[in-house]
Amino acid sequence: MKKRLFSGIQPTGEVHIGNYLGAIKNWVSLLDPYDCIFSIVDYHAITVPQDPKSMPKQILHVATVNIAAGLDPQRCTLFVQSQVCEHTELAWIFHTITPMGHLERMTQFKDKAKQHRENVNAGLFSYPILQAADIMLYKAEAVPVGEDQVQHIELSREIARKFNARYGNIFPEPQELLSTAPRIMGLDAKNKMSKSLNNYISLIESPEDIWKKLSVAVTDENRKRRSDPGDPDKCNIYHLHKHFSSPEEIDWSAHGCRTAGIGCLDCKRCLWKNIVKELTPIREKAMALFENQNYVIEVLQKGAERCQEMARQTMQEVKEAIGLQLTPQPVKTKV
Ligand code: AQP
Repeated sequence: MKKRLFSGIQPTGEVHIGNYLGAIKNWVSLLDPYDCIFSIVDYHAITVPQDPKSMPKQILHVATVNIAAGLDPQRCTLFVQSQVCEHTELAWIFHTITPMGHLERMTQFKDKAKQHRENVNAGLFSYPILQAADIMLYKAEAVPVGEDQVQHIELSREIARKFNARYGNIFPEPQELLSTAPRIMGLDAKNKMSKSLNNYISLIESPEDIWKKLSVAVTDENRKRRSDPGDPDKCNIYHLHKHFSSPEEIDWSAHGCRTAGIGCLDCKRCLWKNIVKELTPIREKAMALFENQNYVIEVLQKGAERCQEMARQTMQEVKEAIGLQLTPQPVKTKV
């Protein structure tokens, strides 16, 4: 029996190289050793305002790009969160055992509350509870995520412990699996690369558009002129080289920067060439899938069917444990 793995991605915009290096590439490498379930987490996405008209397209878009990036539907289950109603049902039960103080500590909530001051809603606050339900509905033991999600997985473990202590041992404690690129910074070099911050390179961007973004991306800000030596460790472009370039090119970039032997544009051109090389097959596959969206819809339907069955079984167990299941009583006969 393979261990089960769960992870999710929000349909909130373009899938970017932060998602790819921090999560998707890792997911692809885990397809065979684990029983993998991946979800397009649309209930999470609506914790910030979304346009209802573009949501269906967004959901299909993210599913398509993930399949193109390597989530082979023959080797994993891919589904849309809102198609399995037990996610919110289990989340409610977890709400009743999660202390408010634990949620108040979540840094993602603090960041998002600042970003969306006009809409600090209860869903944004209890987002990690729904995430715990997503994972535990399938009794997943491994959760491959980027660093930004580690605090949420820790909270999932606490929720599992609390539930098991109160109602009996039902849930395994999930463990995060970090990739070798747990935190990719955005092209602004200030914030984590994010769909909502417009500081990203998307997986399906054209080579020309990638260059437009890369050519103005922030480098070591102390290097003002071409003739100034720079510090590669302070340069986000150098850090990106580590994920896309060969060891020789990474050395070339570091040495050239330190000695002012190369300029930032030379360094970016080499990175651009390597990013384009890695992303071109993904882009081409995505373009072909965009022409065949019924295939993607079919994959998501099949995925939802498998997940609905597993979720139903878990909820039955949970309700029995909590005492929410009425069992038929023997009929009393008069003598
Ligand atoms: N910059 C990043 N570096 C490494 N990993 C990242 N992930 C996201 N950004 C980075 C990981 O990608 C997976 C899917 O992320 P998500 O879309 O569900 O949520 P997110 O973390 O909120 O991603 P964004 O791009 O920042 O979306 P918005 O802007 O909508 O909030 C997760 O495993 C995440 O860790």
